[in-house]
Amino acid sequence: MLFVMTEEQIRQLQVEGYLILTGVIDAAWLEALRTATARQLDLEGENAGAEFRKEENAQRLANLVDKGQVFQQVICHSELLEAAGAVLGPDFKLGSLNYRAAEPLSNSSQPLHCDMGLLPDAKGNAVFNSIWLLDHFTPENGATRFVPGSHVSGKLPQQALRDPWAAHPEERLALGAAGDVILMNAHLWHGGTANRTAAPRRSLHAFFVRGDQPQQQYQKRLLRPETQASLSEELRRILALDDERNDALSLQSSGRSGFLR
Ligand SMILES: O=C(O)CCC(=O)C(=O)O
Repeated sequence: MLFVMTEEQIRQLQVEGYLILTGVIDAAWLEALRTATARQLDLEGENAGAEFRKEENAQRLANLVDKGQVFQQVICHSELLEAAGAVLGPDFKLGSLNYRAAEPLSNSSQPLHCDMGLLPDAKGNAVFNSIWLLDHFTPENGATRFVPGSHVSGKLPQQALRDPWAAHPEERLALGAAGDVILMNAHLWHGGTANRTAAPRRSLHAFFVRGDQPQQQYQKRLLRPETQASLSEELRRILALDDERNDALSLQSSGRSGFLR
């Protein structure tokens, strides 16, 4: 069924910069995603996340479109695509599909950041992110923090704040249940928080960029030929596999994160 965002949902994305959709991932899909990510972590071992970057106190996997249909289903989800279009306009593509788990008892947060270190420009918003909850996000286990409305501040946190790592007086936690999806204008100041529990806080990040931006992970180079050959027309379009402008943009300059350490 076609999802049509309500006026209130569009208002919240525009004004506050985020929206939480509940119950997007059903029980069977959730189990399949948890199983597939655990298997992939096992397979990749020390190399997990290497196509993008590694992060202290977090487990990461990158390039997930190449790692199973169960992941490909995420990036063609109709509600997600509608929200990406509402933020970025009709010309957008996948930037990357990653897994991130805040490690148990990690005691370290991310700094507030905007994805790819970008501000909106004359054409509007350039980045959109979605966080797919594979576990409940609670105040204790490393839920994402964000500063409502900061996507229109015209400044990056590292320009505006003395210490982007510190708690911000207006920050809130994105709390939700496993199966929910957080949609976010990725110019919104946000970051992961410390996980003070004994279990990992698992999530997927499906990240989109406007068509004139490089992909964070250049899909044409990262996806194996057999994966590319298996994809539907719709997936090829979302991944910009046949888009020469994207080849020129992404070949040299992909791989930017919001905060580099
Ligand atoms: O997983 C999270 O809570 C947010 C992660 C994030 O913002 C990032 O890795 O850039």
